[in-house]
Amino acid sequence: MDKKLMTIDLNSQILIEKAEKDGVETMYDRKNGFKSQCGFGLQGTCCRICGMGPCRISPKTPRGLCGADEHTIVGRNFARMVAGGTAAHSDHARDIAHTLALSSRDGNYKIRDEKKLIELAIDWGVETECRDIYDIAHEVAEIGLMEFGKPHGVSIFLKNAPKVRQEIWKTIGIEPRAIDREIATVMHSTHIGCSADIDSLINLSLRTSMADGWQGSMIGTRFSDIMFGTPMPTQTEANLGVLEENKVNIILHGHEPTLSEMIVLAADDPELLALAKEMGAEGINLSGMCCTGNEITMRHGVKIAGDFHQQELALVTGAVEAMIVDVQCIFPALAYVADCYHTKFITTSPKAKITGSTYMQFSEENAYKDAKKIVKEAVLNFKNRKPEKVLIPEFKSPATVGYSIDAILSQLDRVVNFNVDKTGTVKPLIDCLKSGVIRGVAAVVGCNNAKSVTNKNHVTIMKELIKNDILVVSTGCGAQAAAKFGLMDKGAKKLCGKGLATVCELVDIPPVLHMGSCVDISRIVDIVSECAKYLDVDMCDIPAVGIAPEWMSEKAVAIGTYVVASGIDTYLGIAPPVTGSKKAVEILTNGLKKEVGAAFTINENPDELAAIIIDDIEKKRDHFEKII
Ligand code: NFS
Repeated sequence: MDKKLMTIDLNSQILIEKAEKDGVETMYDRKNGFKSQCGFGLQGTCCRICGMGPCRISPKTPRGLCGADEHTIVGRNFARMVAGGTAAHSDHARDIAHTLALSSRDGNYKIRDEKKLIELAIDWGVETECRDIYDIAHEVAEIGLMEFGKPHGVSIFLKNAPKVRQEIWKTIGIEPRAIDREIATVMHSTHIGCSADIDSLINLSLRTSMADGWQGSMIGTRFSDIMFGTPMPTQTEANLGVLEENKVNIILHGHEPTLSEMIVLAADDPELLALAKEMGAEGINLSGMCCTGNEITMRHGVKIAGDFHQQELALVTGAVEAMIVDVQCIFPALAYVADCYHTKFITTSPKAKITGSTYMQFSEENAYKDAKKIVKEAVLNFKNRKPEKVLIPEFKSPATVGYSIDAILSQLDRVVNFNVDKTGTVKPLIDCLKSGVIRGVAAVVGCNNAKSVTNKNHVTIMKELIKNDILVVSTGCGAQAAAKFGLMDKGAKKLCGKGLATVCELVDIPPVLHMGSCVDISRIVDIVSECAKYLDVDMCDIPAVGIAPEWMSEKAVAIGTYVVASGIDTYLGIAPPVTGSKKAVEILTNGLKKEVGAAFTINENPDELAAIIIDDIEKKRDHFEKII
């Protein structure tokens, strides 16, 4: 197979070749093996919702056995994808909220950002005067937990949006109530014999996605910052070249920082460091993948081993003592690949047990002890490494990461005229947008998808945008693509247009800002909302867009949908399985404009998609310049 047609990442190309030589099957082999994918599935016209099916819709058989047409089938499948994604993000947030409820001064989980906790407490009407910070934290955690199942009212975060946006949500009935309720409602409405109306199914999808974006994810990000610290700019490196030949290599993969934060601590434990020496290693080398990788690089500068498509290839290096995972985006194939080397593939969550892995349950109550046990397992495995099987590819790129909103605002303060303006506001960003030095802001986010050449869509689009003076912010595996290809290095300003290059110089930032994990897309929504409020306009008036060039997960579908529902146009580099219904395509790519002021655009050619985005941002600017 031609590796260049598979991925543009040079390390990955080297390791695909090694896997071939080692006789190890990877995703890239399986992709070749599939030849073509099922057309019904691709278009979303296969219904497996009841036991009479599967019913596959075509011109010859235009209705399923119950009479559901292509619009109903596509709409139901789409809504269930949104519900799946919302469930995953929100269950992550739920665990973080339970952990905040456990936090204590002498326990494993402490409060690291008291200011953020107090601000949130005041916003939520929690008494803060003369109270112990942990009592406040526990009450805030309880309120957060109630958001999952409260019987009355709507999301507690909606009031933070611009008033006009809140009105839109109310008018079209997409204010999310309780998170679990929205997910359950979609599962109910898409059961055999319920909703059979595409408008209603998409409306339900929007409301459920709002429970992800304007409820669960906001809890996840805020509570994580409160407990683990709000990220600030820090230096790191990215790509598999961060693995080290003479150290115990541990890769953390998955999502929830509750586990990874403890592993970061345990990897510094003197007892385990001494044990590593005893095993003949020079130390313990931690690195991260996927969103866990993002969480720990944002807060501790832990090196980024790679993205979603590199999880198997990381093990193919033969240099990884343990791949430690919790939930989401973990290939079951890791069990087979780990078997071909000495690697311990350690699963830790009862929500994601995987056959063939070593299961070592992690519980928040016993966090540090559990983490130590897991790291010890990795350290003891160093002696089993087979030097003849080791190949660590050399490429890695420097990156500056850690751009929470707080961090961005404090960087922007560098250009504030202290005699006239307040610090810590979005004004400098707005001034850049108003003057046109920066044409717009684009959030380039999301996964890797085997339907495209790995990383190509991400890198092509990001480079094109920064060349055209569009500031890029990024999360998820998209952020890892940017970091690997040097776009999060401050030196990347040489790739920017003149305006953006000047801003990067003055504000001292790279042109692509790492804003965290996919749950942290709540940060992006927040900053667009803050800009809109500052200007007293709607979120759809800001020249900001969302782009998921290589999305693949249900979580990404939920995200794209709430970003659109927030009034931010969203561009997809991979077609979602909705093309079997003309009505669904029309609503998602056009009809929603009238309802929420934004819609999806789909184009699988990254050059064309970049050109469309740049053009659309300029059109948005015409409107923006008129109203401000
Ligand atoms: Ni996001 Fe994170 Fe990566 Fe995609 Fe998976 S890691 S939550 S879903 S693959 S960006």
